[in-house]
Amino acid sequence: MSIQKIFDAVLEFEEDAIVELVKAEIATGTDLKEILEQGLIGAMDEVGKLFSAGELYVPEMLMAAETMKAGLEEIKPLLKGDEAKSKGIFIIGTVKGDLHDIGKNLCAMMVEGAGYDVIDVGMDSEPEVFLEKIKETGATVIGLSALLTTTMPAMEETIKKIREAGLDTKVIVGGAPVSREYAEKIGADGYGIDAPTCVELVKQFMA
Ligand code: B1M
Repeated sequence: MSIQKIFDAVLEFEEDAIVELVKAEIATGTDLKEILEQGLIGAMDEVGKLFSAGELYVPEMLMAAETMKAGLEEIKPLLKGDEAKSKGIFIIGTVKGDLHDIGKNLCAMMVEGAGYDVIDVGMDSEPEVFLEKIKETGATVIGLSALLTTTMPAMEETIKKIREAGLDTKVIVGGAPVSREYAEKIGADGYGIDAPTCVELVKQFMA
């Protein structure tokens, strides 16, 4: 019943209200997983669908993600054992030479909203930064974002270094100038046209 209110609050970007709603729902003894999956994650799934259908735009998607994050912060410290077990680790960053991070942040928030641990290595990230993080965390899926035609080759360079290191990591690429054809050409495993697609690919690769 109140889980529906949590779901609605994400879709209505009620960042202040969601904290109280989540706290109240926790206090009634509702299973945390239920609040998470039916309320917060369920709402982000819906946000992805609305965005793909052209009924919601980037600024709204960002607001929904911020709202979801505020609710998530209330639940995170209470999760224990199996409940706290992450669905998997996803590393994301904007490639070397590129300072655009809005799309990358959106992907990171949406993937986190889908229940994965996200490690954001930031922007202007050298291939070695991705490599080190993969080795350190054992992540099996990473995401590369590029917004400039001049930084797209850094995606290829990053993928090449990952393969040369013998790592079997799945690589998703995305960003305005990137196309499916380009993704295939540079040996990426997936192409995300937008943040919801990035989430779908992460789910697929971590299934
Ligand atoms: Co720059 N910029 N910019 N810029 N900038 C563009 C990209 C540009 C298209 C503007 C233009 O000329 N029309 C152009 C690129 C031209 C080209 O290469 N083809 C450009 C340029 C030239 C530059 C500079 C070189 C300008 C200069 O200094 N002369 C310079 C480069 C700096 C650098 O990176 N080294 C520069 C700088 C900047 C700012 C710093 C001022 C600022 C960035 C601030 C920031 O990100 N914190 C900026 C901005 C804001 C833009 C525009 C206006 C907006 C980009 C954006 O955030 N879009 C952009 C023009 C435009 O796109 N209309 C432009 C919103 C965002 C949500 O979309 O990132 O595409 P996007 O993400 C989408 C999808 O692409 C996808 O999901 C998101 C939606 O769901 N996606 C992924 C993205 N990453 C993904 C990863 C995935 C999956 C999906 O899987 C891992």
